[in-house]
Amino acid sequence: MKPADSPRSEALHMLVSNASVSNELKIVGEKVLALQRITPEDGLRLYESAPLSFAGMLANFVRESKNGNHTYYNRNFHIEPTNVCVFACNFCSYSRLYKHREEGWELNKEQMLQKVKDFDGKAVTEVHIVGGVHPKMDLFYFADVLHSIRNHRPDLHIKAFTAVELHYMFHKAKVTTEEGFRILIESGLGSIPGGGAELFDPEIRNRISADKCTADEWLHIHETAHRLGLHSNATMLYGHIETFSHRIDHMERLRQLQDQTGGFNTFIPLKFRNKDNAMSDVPESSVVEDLRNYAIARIYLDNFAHLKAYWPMIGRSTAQLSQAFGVDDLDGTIDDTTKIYSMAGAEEQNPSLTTEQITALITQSGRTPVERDTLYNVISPVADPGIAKSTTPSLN
Ligand code: V47
Ligand code: SF4
Repeated sequence: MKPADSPRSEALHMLVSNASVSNELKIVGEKVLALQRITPEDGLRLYESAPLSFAGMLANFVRESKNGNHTYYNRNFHIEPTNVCVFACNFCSYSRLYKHREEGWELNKEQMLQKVKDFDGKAVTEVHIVGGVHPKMDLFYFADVLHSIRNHRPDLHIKAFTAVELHYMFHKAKVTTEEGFRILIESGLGSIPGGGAELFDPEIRNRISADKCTADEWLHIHETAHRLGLHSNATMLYGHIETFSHRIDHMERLRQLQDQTGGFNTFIPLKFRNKDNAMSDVPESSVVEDLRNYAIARIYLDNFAHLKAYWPMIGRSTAQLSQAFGVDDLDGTIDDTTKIYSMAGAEEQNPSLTTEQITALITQSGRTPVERDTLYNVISPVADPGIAKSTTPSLN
């Protein structure tokens, strides 16, 4: 990153010192402009009292220091093997218990492979596989599925299974985390997505998703993945019954793990959507709160290269706005292959964008679209050659 001493930075210092905010907030602002790490207390101060414009200005400074004017996207699709799940998270609109499995879906290996074959001849680079935690789909079943996908299309990056799914399948197969990962890596696993983190605080976690893996178990899965050379993402389910302190605690744990391993690619705040679930009485957060949350996440997670707005969950308009509040990644084209958010009431009922549409969302926001692969290697040529190289270091 460039030191904060350019004329533009001087102008930003002026904006911070003249802002209509408390002196304490101005001190936090100066730290951010000096590219210094902020403390949990600073983060909380931002949540409690920073106006959207102030948090946004600082987040945009961090975003442009890290990623310039680029906004990344990829060409991807999802496979959701099943929505049958042994767990019963209160915020989940998508899952069905095993005893009600006739209300859900269960794909077999051939059906999953067919979903990959449907993209034969199309320039997709990633398949994202995530679903319910099915009691009968075990580690060896999924290793076989990955193997078939890899054999059919070796160039496709397989990003698969949340830490919750992995924790359950490794435990059930009576293998250690490391042994389990080695089996999946051998079969074609390329990286792991960020789901299942929800909210790490034990009391909140207990109230929204009591029976699945703990925060420490989630972090252990990701730490092991990073040690074995796999990159991963991290999420935070926000805007329900948690407080701002809980969000800071969540991000602090992620920041500490990232200091140790450097294995996280991107942070993805996930806005709680309240349709048809056991928390439907909890109101959803406002767009202002969503944007403030992106901004504060961008400022707090100084060791994360990327911040993603997952457009099927947040909607296209907010995804466009978010690029002025720290976001530099919009995920991908999706091609109507995920149901998690449409079932929870998101605006995007059949999420699908062509490459032209996703790049238009980015250019309309004044940003430069950059097609990436899962590991942020740049695929499409861009005007600025400085960014046209891998931005993700190798972990092994
Ligand atoms: O773990 C479920 C969340 C996650 C709701 O890594 C809900 O690139 C809000 O993690 N309201 C799965 N959120 C999706 C996920 C993800 C998505 C896109 C990209 C990546 C990535 C990861 O969805 C679950 C849970 O936290 N979720 N229900 C709901 N009602
Ligand atoms: Fe199952 Fe995931 Fe839904 Fe929880 S969020 S019930 S683990 S599918």
